[in-house]
Amino acid sequence: PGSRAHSVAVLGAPFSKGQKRRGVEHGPKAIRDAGLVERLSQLDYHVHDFGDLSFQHLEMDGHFMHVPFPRTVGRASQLVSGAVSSAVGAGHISLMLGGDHSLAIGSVEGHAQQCPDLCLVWVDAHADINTPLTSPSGNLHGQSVAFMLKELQEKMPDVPGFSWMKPFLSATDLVYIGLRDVDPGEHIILKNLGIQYFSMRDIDRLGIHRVMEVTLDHLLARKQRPIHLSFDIDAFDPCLAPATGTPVNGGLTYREGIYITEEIHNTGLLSAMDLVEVNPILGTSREAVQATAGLAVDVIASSLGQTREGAHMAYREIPTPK
Ligand code: HAR
Ligand code: MN
Ligand code: MN
Ligand code: MN
Repeated sequence: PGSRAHSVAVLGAPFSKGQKRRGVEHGPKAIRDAGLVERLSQLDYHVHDFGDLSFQHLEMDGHFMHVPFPRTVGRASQLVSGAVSSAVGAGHISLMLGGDHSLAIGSVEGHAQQCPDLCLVWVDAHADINTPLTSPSGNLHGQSVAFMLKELQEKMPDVPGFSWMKPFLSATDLVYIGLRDVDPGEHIILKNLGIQYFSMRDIDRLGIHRVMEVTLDHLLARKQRPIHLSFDIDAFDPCLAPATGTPVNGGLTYREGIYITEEIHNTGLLSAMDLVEVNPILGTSREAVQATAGLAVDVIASSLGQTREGAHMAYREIPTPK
């Protein structure tokens, strides 16, 4: 279900406890204020805006090792999982607006409940594949993928707050694009599990056209299946997306980012999407915040079929002179 839907369910997820900087919980509002719903309506989508989820702050939530807020983050993802599963089950394309990237645990898990054969495209400066034992920061937004992967199960401790889920994704069902800040433990995991990834260096070498060809071939050549696109705004160069918590120089250009999402749209298989890590209080000016949120809207619209070439229209619709 969902892959050819022409309705979109917008799910706001104002949550920030997967990392330590405040402000990313205002991401959904910033993205909506940048004109999201209007832009989606222009694309002939039925837009169902379900508003914002309400996350509880759990009182008794001590660290697990050096990982802060494990139960709060686990509960938040459980809530997102239910919302995404319902949206996809009802025939919508799910669009989750973060919030920090720990929310993707719930978003992809909920999507997988409805579409067990989904594949995952993770566009990010970071691999977010640390385990609690490799993580330099402890932050759960840098560990999301580790919770999903079946092959990492033996390396994952039981983190309080996550007993509601089990790993559900195979390493071959995942491709990364845009990496340029990968921790040593993460690099070993990527290599050891044989995960397909394209760093910024790979994009420099191959060009974004070839990167998307190999990405979609890797995921879809054997069979067509639903795509989950998890898009961290920090994949873009900080000059385009300054209002984010962990900017890294040398990111995607505007055109590379839009080319990625155009190609995803052209598969006709996009079934759920996350747009995360827009942090409006980290912009140094109002313009910086608006640029970042506007870019998020462009990425979403492009994923959902806005084209640079122009919209299709029947030739007979062109007015003829009387
Ligand atoms: N790799 C670092 C860590 O695990 C930083 C990653 C977190 N930043 C993100 N995620 N925005 O994509 O702590
Ligand atoms: Mn991320
Ligand atoms: Mn990132
Ligand atoms: Mn279309």
